[in-house]
Amino acid sequence: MIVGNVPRPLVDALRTAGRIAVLTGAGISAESGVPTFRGPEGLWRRYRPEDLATPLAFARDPALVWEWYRWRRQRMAAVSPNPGHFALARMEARRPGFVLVTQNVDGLHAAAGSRNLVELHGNIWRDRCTSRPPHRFDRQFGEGTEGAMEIPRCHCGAPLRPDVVWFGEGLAPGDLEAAIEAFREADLALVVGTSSVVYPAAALPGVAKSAGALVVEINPDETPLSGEADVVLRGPSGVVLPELERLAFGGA
Ligand code: BV8
Repeated sequence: MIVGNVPRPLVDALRTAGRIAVLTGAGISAESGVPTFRGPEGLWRRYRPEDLATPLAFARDPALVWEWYRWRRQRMAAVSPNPGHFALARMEARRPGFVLVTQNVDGLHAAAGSRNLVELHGNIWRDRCTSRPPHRFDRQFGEGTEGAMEIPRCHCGAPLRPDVVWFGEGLAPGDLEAAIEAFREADLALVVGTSSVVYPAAALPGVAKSAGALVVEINPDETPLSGEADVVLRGPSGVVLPELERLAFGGA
């Protein structure tokens, strides 16, 4: 549960903020059963990011990288959005000027109904051609050659890759600019379920704070943001976000 009460400035901001910007990380999907990256059961515990989520890793051993993504897709195909995802989608529907920026690639925010959404690190359900310029595929897991070929190929013959942003890769044009603008314009910034260690996403709360927004961290654990946030709500997002929605709108 939330440790302590929700401070008055946050209750007021929830009710009056004209523009709300939200940044989410793997923690918001934890209650759906999607393993986080750096937690005790984290994905990176068993694998090193350098081995799997970099262009070099893909060039060196595309079959290993595809094996990891196929495993993640199988795990993600079995999960659904949780109350935290749905609470954010309902807040967006009731508050113009609501922007959701996610680092997650699992597609659960869109599945919960979020529309004003920036998927900063891409989407694991899309494949991308490695030719220049790349052809983009929107292929749901299980369609086409999933499982049939070690390294699926584009109709042009080039290998396909998951359409996600790897370490050392720039974000898709326009995504970071849209995210920065949302946080620069925000009156209230909610930072949910992220360890706040991956850049440039981790710089977004600072953009909001510099512009005078109220910055709120929602996370059961301490992060590098905790000391900077105006309000820290120590609890699981699947519990905290519905509570904030109730305070903002008088319930679901
Ligand atoms: C770039 C997609 C330049 C793939 C991912 C040194 C200093 C600063 C930066 C760097 C540096 N060295 C290198 C860099 C840059 C690097 C970076 O930041 N590295 C870090 C590790 C130091 N960044 C990049 O490379 C980025 N690109 O900089 O490009 C450039 C520019 C132009 C041209 C060329 C190059 C690209 C970064 C994107 C990498 N891709 N994923 C895939 O998913 O397969 S990152 C990966 O980490 C995921 O996207 C994940 O979302 C993201 C962040 O992790 P979190 O989401 O925060 O997850 P984590 O497990 O860490 O934390 C979960 C949190 O939830 C925890 O706090 C936990 O307590 C909490 N939690 C648990 N349960 C709950 C909960 N919270 C709420 N409720 C619960 N129930």
